Amino acid sequence: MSENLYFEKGLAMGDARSADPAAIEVLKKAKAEGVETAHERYAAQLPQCGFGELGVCCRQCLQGPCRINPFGEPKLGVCGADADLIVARNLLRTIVGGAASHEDHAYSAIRCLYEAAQGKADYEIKGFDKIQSVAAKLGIETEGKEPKEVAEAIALAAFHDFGKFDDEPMHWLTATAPAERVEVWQSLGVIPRNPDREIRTAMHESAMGVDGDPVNLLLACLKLGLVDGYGGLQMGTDIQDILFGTPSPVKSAANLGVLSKDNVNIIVHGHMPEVSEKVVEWARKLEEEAVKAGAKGITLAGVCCSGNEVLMRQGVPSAGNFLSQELAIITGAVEVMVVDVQCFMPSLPKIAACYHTKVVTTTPIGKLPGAEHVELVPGDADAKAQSIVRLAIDNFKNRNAAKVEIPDICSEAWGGFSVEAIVGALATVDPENPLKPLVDNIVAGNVYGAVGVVGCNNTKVRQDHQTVELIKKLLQNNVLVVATGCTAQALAKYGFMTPDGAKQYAGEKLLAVLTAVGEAAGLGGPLPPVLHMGSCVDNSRIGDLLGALAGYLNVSIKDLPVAASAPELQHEKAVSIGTWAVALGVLTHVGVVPPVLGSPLVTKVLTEDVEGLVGGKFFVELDPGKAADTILAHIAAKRKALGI
Ligand code: NFS
Ligand code: SF4
Repeated sequence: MSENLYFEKGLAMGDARSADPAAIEVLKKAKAEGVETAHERYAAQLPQCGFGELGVCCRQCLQGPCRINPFGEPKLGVCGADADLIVARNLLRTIVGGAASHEDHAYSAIRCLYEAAQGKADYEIKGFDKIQSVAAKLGIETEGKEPKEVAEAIALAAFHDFGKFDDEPMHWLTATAPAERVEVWQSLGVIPRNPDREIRTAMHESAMGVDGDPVNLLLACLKLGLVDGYGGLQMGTDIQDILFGTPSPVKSAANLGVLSKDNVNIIVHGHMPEVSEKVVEWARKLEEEAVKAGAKGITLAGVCCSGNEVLMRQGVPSAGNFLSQELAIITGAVEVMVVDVQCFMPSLPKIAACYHTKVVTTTPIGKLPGAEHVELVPGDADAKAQSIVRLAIDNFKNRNAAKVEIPDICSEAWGGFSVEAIVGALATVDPENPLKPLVDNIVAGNVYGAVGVVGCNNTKVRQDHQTVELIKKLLQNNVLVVATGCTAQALAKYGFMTPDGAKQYAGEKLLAVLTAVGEAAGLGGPLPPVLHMGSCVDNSRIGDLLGALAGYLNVSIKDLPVAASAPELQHEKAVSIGTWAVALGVLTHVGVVPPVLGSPLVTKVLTEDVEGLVGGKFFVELDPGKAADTILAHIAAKRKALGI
């Protein structure tokens, strides 16, 4: 491993790379064994390119790369594009990238549902309640129809949005979003028609020699944020709940300590529950074979959003978030890491080669040199999942006991808080009017406001640190927190998702509410102060909850005392999700500076002017304490405006 200042500084500060003691332990093991991780690769990249960081580098045509000097000349690219245009175009393409990832993910789920409904896939449809609710919102007739028929009609309705060629808004969006929001977006001309078409058009619009108007490009950003929100997140969650069931509260655990010294360890990683659910199913069925192979059983764990999906629905523990993926392998205890799409580092096979771990890729678009490829398609998912589990069992004998070191660190963590589950818990307090207890407590100030904390880890900031510090302060101030994605896994690691976490972290008033609801719901203690709502596509659940609250109060989402935060965002997807949140009318904090500062115009629109259009805006703050203060002040202002 290359010695460098960054690393030494990290040690001096405790560890600048991570706040997670399990991660720090494994990072020390990595250093001792000469294994490089993302942190060392990041250090080797420093200093990163200033033009790139400001967003003023353009490679849109072969006359480039052109870059604008914010402190002097040149001020124009070869074609005449200035910093505002270059930054706006780059931002749009980032959002297109995020939206495309989520949309393609949702599309796979729709394909799977369609084939399952026709009996052509190895999946049983489990979410009967969700079939009813999604059919109702789409206006699909259910009377006298078999659930499978309705499920097929739902899949076809989704395909219709991807295939339609008229200029009407996409149906999934108008069927889901509050009418007031739809009107606002329509008046701005940012309603997507067909999500695929919008992605194509945005790539065209941002090409060399097409749109030269940065403000027009920023409106396209809003549109693509909506493509992500409804063609990606909402469709993804709705369809996945139909296939695999709507999550309900479940007790699990989080951090590297969930891995077992005695068992075959299988990690699911990526995003598609079609893959992870099948691996979980077969790992449970084939446990006996693992015992025959000399292990005590099979331990399943997840990282990133696949981890969230199987935690939410199956109670499978989380081994960690984005920056823990390499560390899981470095424990020396993982037989197989299965990946599908998104957020798995290309480094994995190289790290796995230092141990006995096999990395298994499962989709045609997510291959890794050095990994085994077992393509898992809906029609042959059982056989493929079995072969992956057997590969892990067979690999147990290759484990080198001398290299196994699993940190004895993990926390209990509750997950499964879908909107249905939250409403269900509230209904134990008021069955007639489930949202009333929550709203009454918001009005009374017992729940001061609510914040959705979402997104990734990023090597630029200390793993989990900003997330934990921000959330601590919000909870002390009686703000209810819901979480998804890698921040949910971060908070799970530190005990924020346990009843005890309520006593430890929540302000007095919030604790009283959590206790009342938790006890009424039969949990025998308070609800956790941070509710795990799932993966990143499950941010749609947060959108649904906001829509329901706004509907109940008969106000716009933009008037609610709420905010969103992505303290450690990394992926393009986090940018597109954030844009959707802003379009919903939500103040959205980011804790890593996005590459837009090279354009004063773009920066101003995103952090100021867009609020006048949609009610939401971005704010950048790297200090979690200050970010919490800004969010609290925002909540105070919204409360005042509502007269509460
Ligand atoms: Ni969201 Fe989930 Fe994690 Fe970030 Fe990646 S796993 S989709 S993008 S890194 S939260
Ligand atoms: Fe340079 Fe314009 Fe080409 Fe971009 S599109 S690389 S600014 S010439």
